Amino acid sequence: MTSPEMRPAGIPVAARCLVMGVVNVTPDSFSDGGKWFSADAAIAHGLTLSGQGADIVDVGGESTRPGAQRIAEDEELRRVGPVVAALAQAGVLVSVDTMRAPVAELALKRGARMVNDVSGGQSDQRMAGLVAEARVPYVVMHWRGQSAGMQRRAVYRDVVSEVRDELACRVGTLTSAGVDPAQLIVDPGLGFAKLPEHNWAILARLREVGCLAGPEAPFPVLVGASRKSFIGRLLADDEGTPRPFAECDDATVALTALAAAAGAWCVRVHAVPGNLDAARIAARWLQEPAR
Ligand code: PMM
Repeated sequence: MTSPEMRPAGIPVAARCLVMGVVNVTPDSFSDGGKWFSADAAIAHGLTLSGQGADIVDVGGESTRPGAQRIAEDEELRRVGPVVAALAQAGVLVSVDTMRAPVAELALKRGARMVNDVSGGQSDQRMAGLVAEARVPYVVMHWRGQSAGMQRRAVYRDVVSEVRDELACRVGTLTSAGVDPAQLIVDPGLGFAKLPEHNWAILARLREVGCLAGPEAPFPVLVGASRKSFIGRLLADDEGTPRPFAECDDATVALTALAAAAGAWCVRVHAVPGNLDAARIAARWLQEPAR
């Protein structure tokens, strides 16, 4: 479990698992593609999530759903820039979800205070230097390659130990490049080069994910399970048709309660209120001594 002293500088300290609300400024994200594609709609949505109690609002301009093709950097800058600026101006703690250092740099200039990189610095070698210099919290997600071909890489003997070892390797590279380890948050990357059974195994052993150098000093762990297809597949109907993404929010809340009770530092979610309640319930649950 992450202790308050271990939480990265610049991030609110809450006596519970934090809730990060998602704003995808994309036409094609799997869970909410197109709904917040205009800057005005994305800004309004970010303000709503913040008003509902999101601790952090994560703004992304590029879909990373399995099979997605990359977009041009200019287009990503165009999508993300005004949304980050308006939300930061309104006092929202904004994180930018990007694999590109120039996009992260622009977002930080416009007021973002955190970088969420699903590639953990592998997609753009300039990212490590940027976050080292900016000294902002940085989410390092487990990643095995760009979305177009990532599911071919979903091959593991022991997914939890391999994810942990690969994250430890990334953390080593980043700290060698000057990133302060106290800035780092790790994320197992549910659905990224993972089959449903891999996601479930990771969730069941979530406590191990942040223990990169042993259990004494775990890294804060961010969990992004919200509306992902492994949930819809578990909840398929009698004919085997997966539950649609938009009907997976109650199940996401259940996962948030379990992840928070297992020590997750933050959950990244599309619908804030129920997940915030779940994080609060888990915090109260954890106050009682375990037997
Ligand atoms: N998942 C998505 C996008 N960004 N960032 C982190 N840190 N962890 C995740 O699991 C993650 C992410 C894809 O989900 P979306 O398309 O619903 O945003």
